[in-house]
Amino acid sequence: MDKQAFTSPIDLKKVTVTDPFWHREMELVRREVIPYQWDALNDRVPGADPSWCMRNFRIAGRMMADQSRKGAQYVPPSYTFRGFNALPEDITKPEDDKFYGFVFQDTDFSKWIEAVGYSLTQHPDPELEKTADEAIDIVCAAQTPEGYLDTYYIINGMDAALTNLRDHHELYCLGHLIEGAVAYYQATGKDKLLRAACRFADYIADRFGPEEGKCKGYPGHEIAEMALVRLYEVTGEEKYLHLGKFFVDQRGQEPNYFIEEEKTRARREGRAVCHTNTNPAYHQAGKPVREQDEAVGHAVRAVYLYSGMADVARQTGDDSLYAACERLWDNIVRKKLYITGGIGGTHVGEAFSYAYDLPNDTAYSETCAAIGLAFFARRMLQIKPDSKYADVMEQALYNTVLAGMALDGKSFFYVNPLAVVPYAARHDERLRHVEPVRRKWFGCACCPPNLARIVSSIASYAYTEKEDTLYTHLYMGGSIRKDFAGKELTMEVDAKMPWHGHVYVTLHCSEPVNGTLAFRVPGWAPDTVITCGDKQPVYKDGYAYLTGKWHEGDMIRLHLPMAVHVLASNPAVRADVDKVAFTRGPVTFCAEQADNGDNLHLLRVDTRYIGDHGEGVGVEFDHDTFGHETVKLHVPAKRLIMDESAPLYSQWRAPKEETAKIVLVPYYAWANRGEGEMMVWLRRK
Ligand code: FUB
Ligand code: ZN
Repeated sequence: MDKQAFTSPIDLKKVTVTDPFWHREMELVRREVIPYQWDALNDRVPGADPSWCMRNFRIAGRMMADQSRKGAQYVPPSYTFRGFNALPEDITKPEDDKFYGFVFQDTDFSKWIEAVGYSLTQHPDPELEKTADEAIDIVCAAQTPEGYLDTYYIINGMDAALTNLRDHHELYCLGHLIEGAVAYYQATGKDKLLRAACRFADYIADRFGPEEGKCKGYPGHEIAEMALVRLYEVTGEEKYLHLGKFFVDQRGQEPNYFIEEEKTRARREGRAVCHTNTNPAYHQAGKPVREQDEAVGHAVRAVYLYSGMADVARQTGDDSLYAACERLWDNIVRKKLYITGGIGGTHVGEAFSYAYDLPNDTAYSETCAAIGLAFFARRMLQIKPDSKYADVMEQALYNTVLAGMALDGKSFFYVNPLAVVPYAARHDERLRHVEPVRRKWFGCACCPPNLARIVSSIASYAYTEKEDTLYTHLYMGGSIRKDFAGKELTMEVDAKMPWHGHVYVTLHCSEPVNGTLAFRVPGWAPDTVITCGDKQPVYKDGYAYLTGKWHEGDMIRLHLPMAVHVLASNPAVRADVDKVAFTRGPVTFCAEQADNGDNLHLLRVDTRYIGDHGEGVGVEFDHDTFGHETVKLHVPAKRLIMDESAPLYSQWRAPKEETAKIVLVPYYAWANRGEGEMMVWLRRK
């Protein structure tokens, strides 16, 4: 690793995002998702199942208050497992002192407060900040005097705390709490939640670590690793980095912690060991992380782990850990990545499938997993600016991540397949996980709040910086301020991505500033032209570096050719043989029933009329269909004429086809016009 190349995320308070595309998304999160989620956390959404989240915090807070009033030693109830998603018999009549919801229900709050923090950096809102402060009071009141903070065990019985790391997400709750607390602190300067997160982290650091007598376990669902590095970066406390590194180093070591933990639990509960329940590889614990070279198991967990590994590698200068990150990155990108930037080929365990198994209709491609992939990419970029990471980050963000949310911000996808037939999704058990239209919310509400936090912090994916260089990874209209040796430079960006390839950058500074501005040359636009007076760009690893003295009013112009790309998959992908998919810029397109009628499988692209650079495909700029500017593609095609009276099988003859045009729309916008079929990969002639 070249430490000189390392970069950091930018301070969100120094950025504004004004371009029509991302500003619109951020406003949806601010106006729709954050208030809706607050109601959801408080069980105030008519017709929706309760979340129980804030209710659990209130119950735990009352227990803590009782205890301190009585001045007594807290005597928690004795723990008995009440099911992974405990619900009252009658959902309208919860029992007063019971915990309900998933074992990780607390994280709904943590993700909400994180999104609130990011949103406040862009749009100060005293009312929202007041609500957030009140929520923080409720959450902090639930913390035990020792610093533990997970309402599932506080309410159900602390005697079993930290005894089921494999399934029970306490360390995942810690990780999300840290992420939320740091974001809120950085936005507001208020540290009450940050102090609570530190106390919980201290509690864990006192009990886990390489020292004799400490627990050798690690999270069953990763995120604490990257969160602890972030906590270290904010507080400067090395113990948090050590704990994050310990979790990374310890994973997959022998004897396997999860197997041993299951044996201990079985002994204590007086039952037989359940071997089938423990598959360490599912938790990325089949081998020590430095020996791993294939992305396996639960997809969200995997990319959260890899993000933490990259952070630990950067902070500790660990080359072997970084080499593992690179291998895992390559494995995903070469063998396990959907063209929509999604990951997770199978719903069985919400997991990665084997190499090249990328089915379209049964895909899982969880929204959270694409978000996690963007986390991983941003961290790899922080270690080494190489546009190959930014290309995938952008692909995930513009496609699967955004598809996760409806264009009105009011409903969400958890699963993001690449081919949907609504009738099949409703009737075929193998497609039980597929929803043809977005849902308002989910009992397991991991994806919508995850979307809220990534969209509201999108600028931190657009830029990273080091002392003498500002990197632009994504082109986003707005402005960013950067300090170069005590002098401030403001970069004003006029961009209309993802539809238009002209980017105009104007610089402002009160005195001349020396520094480097690096601009990404996307993989989809290798012929990008950059002009900047007499400064000549130097190209390295997919970035154009412009170095020198900058003056008020200097301009940089970029032209990114927005050709239509007609892509084929590696023939090893069985699902996509003899098919093509269309991209333009970072956007992947799909056919929808609303434009093309049903039975999309009868259509095939007539590639005879399409040139190598997408010639023959019509590009229509459209403002009406989706309520904001988008592009539609018009593709020459044929449609198979179906004779429904024909027998199931008959003598093969040249098929009867009629000439057709396929209209393609951006994948992220699908399912916003009612229910209908959708298809990304289309048959080709
Ligand atoms: O387990 C917590 C979250 O719930 C995971 O990240 C998602 O895949 C969902 O299972
Ligand atoms: Zn999710």
